[in-house]
Amino acid sequence: MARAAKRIPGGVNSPVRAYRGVGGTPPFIVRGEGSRIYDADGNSYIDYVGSWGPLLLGHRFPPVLAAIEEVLAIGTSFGAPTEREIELAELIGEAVPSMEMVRLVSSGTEATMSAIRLARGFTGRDITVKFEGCYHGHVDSLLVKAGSGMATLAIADTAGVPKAFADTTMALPYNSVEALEEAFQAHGDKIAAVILEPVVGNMGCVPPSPAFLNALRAITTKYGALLIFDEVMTGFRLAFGGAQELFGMTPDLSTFGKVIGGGLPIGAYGGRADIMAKIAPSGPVYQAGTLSGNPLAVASGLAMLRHLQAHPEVYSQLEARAAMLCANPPKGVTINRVGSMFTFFFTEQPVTSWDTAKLADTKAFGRFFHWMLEHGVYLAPSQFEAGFVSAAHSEQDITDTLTAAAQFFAQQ
Ligand code: HOZ
Repeated sequence: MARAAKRIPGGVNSPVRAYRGVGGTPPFIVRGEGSRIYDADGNSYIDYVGSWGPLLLGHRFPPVLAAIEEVLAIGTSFGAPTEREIELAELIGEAVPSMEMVRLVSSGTEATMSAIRLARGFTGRDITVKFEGCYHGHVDSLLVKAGSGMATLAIADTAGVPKAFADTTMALPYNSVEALEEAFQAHGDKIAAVILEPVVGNMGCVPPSPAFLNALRAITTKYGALLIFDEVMTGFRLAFGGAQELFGMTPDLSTFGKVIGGGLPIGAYGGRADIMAKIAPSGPVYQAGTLSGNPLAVASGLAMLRHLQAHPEVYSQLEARAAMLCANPPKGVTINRVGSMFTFFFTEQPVTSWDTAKLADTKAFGRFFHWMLEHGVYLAPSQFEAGFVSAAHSEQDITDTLTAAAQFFAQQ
């Protein structure tokens, strides 16, 4: 870590990995296999980070590795159209009917940045509504009251974002129908889009209320604003058709990342064909990328999604394992879970928003985190991140995790 910190800010290439939210220094990982990762000191951990979401089927999933090897034999990047890109776009459209057209990019951040630019270009309006504690990547105008590393490091508004950019964003409390109605009553004719994580992962796991979801669709439609589901975490994880399948919702645009790359860098945004027709070269909204549709990432993602399409039982297995993990909240802990996303919040209050999430005792979480790490369980190093169960987690993994957790709470 000392060597890393000399050349890399904070020693890491993404802030939460530096363990500032829990103290200590992170283990350096040398290998992953199935549900486990291994560090440079020879320790093995049951992994509930899963590369922050992509590894729904665990580390080194054989069909994904085979697909990557196939592409290695023909070339790693062409910067020209390839057939697999069509196959991935078609498969995403089959799984998620609202995705009539799709554009592939290289990260979730690129996907959300492009989606809000498109929403502005389509509506001719400038304001984006987001929700406190939701994180949509490090897009300038969306780094307002954001979750993930911003919440972990207690940074409300980051340096480097011009005020004029931040002023185009309204951040409202998650799950508040009242705040949403008030915002639209006051500014409805200026709002281009509402973007949200349909199940939040970036302030810890926080589900939406049915009333909130209904209000989002009704109000955006009434005022002619676009509804954008950021399914970077939830897409292909909560159901094959993502959170929108789970909740029976039809957003105008959606963004994806993580699972759709099978562990390689990818993102995607898409939705209604009439809106996507505004993207260059069909329309005037510009967005481009040298490595967009990268053959390795596309092949890896295709292998992942094809496996999920052929094996819908993966979702019931994920549900069963995650339910077992989260069945009995210890005293003083509130567990939020939707499918294979979960968080142990160190508070007795229900957690439904950023205001309630931040009541959690982060010091107690830090002690729990280090106890679990020492006992072979690798959790996200922040109270304000979701945990992920993968299809590679066995019942024995869950039992071992619960045993370690029970020992922690017994010695409290
Ligand atoms: N911000 C992402 C998690 N919510 C990624 C963190 C990382 O890769 O370190």
